[in-house]
Amino acid sequence: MPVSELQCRISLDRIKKRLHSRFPVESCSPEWEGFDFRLEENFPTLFRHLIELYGHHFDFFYHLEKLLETMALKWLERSPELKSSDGLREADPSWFQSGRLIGAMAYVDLFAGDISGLREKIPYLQELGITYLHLMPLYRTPDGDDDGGYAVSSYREVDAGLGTMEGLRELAAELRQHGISLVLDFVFNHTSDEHEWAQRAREGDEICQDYYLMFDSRQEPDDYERNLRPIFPDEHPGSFTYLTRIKKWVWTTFHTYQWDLNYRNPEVFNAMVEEMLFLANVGVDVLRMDAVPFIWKQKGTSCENLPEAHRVIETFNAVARIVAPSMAFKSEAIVAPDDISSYIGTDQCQISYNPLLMALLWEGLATRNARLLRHSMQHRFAIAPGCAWVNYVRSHDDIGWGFDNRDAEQLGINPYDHRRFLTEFFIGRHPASFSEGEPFQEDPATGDARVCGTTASLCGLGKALAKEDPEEIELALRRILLVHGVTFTIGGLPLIYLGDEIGMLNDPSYREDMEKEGDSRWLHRPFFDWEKAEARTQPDSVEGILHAGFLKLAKMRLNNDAVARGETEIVDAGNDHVFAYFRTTPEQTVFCLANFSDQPQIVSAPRLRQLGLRKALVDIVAGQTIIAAKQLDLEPHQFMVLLKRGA
Ligand code: OTU
Repeated sequence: MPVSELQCRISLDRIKKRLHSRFPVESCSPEWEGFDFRLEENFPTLFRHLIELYGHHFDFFYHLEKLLETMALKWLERSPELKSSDGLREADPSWFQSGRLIGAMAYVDLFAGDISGLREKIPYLQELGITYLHLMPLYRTPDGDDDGGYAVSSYREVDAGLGTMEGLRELAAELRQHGISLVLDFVFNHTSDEHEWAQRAREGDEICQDYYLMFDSRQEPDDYERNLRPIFPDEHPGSFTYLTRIKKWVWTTFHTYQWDLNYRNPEVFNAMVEEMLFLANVGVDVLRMDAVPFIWKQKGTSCENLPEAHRVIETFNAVARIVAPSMAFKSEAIVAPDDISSYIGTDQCQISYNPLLMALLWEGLATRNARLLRHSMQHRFAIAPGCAWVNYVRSHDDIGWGFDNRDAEQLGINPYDHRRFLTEFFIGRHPASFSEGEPFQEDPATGDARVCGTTASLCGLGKALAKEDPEEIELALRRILLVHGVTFTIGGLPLIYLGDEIGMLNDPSYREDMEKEGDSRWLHRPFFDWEKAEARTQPDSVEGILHAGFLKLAKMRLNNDAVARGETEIVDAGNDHVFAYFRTTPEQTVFCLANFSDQPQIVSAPRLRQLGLRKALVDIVAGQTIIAAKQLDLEPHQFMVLLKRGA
């Protein structure tokens, strides 16, 4: 046995002995055996990662024992209901790939006032078929600007305006009873400057100062800064903030009030495990791992996507496999395509946002062309087995043009010019634009910017309604349903920003709010308009058409196994305006086509035959039979799902 394996075995035996003497009563219970079993199975992985990250610390074994104690304690605190969910999902580890899963995201206050208001809205979610609900961070944060909840002062307290932790626990249970999985954020790269650790650090507590990355002089920040890119350049230049009281610089990747945690310190890792398991025990089904690329820093590098960042996530994952195996991780890495996929794996994050698809869907709408979308997806859509994409059209954040430069260059597209064009297009500066977005974090030096705006406003609904132009309105509605058509059928789980299903437009009122005016992302975070939602029952209204369109997409997933869980193959339809893919299971094949052009398009008969489509097909979107021997006619922005029975 190699030394490390031997070491691992010896420490496990020693730790188990300790735990058993520390928790004597429970150690005989069958429940304890469950923990024991998972510990045996996952400890070697956990140990390996910990050694790699912290093995050089003289007190490594002390921290290891502390960690295991926390894990055992959290396991004992875990409710029987959650433990039974652990068992079920261990037997079905890719439960999140079920076609039943349809995601939605919302701010509790903007959607429903508070947590009890949200409980009353469960029927609305059910009507839409929602089975996965991401509630934006609802923890205690500083008064005033709190980065939309991403500056967390306590992971164990709910923001007083939203409710209580007990209320959140009850909500989680109620959602679960209704078959809805709860998704919450783990904002683990940073805390707010009002977190207890930060406050103590500011008062001079050196132990807490070591929880963050603090420097006595500008020397080190300057050294690091040479290789860092600014993340929120509008807010503050560089990545450090000066603290006059203690005369130190603190690392702040995002806002000055968000202090990055120091994961080189094993105590920080252990403390954050405790916070993570606390959330797991509240009843979280999917933990959204915020800002994963930034969690490890190393001088001389960009301090993004470092190998140790992956190790930290793998270590959290091993902890979760032992204590809360029903909880999956979702990666939030809005970075270059190669880096996005590096966080996806059953040993890291089982699911991941798909920001590349998101950006390219918009790119397709702007150019009316699906070439770059097809080319990129053909070699980038496949991910690690047992994992799934979360496909979305927009989130609470800005839209960035994160396609790969080489992918663009292979098609003769200049990536820099193209990004500039896309931003100009979506902020409405381009003459051919239908969109009404606003720039985010515009860098005057480089001209780089990201884009804000609701789906409906970026799709042209606002302009069309203002012009009262029925044709433009029709096109805007089709654009909204086209891009969602893709996110619902391409493979993975779809995620809707609640409000998109009724065509909510931009909310420019943020400009009059002192706490929000500096952050244009508030443009697309409107109060959910419940009066507007009422109109969904009128079939000819904008709301009615959209809502019915979303329901149809949801049903299509439920009723067709291939749409839900088939293998995805992106193909060339022989027409660059049309994005096309097969979804295949042994029993069923569907062929999806999305016309990104606002003109009618065709897919030729020889092309269809080449793709193996010869017989009569049913378009399950329009409910029409199509004879594939003839050419396929697509209306402007038409989305088709053709069903081919049998092999
Ligand atoms: C995330 O986003 C959140 O989604 C944002 O709402 C937060 O402001 C931020 O973290 C800080 O907590 O830069 O523009 O690659 O790009 O984490 C959004 C990841 C962001 C980052 C992403 C970040």
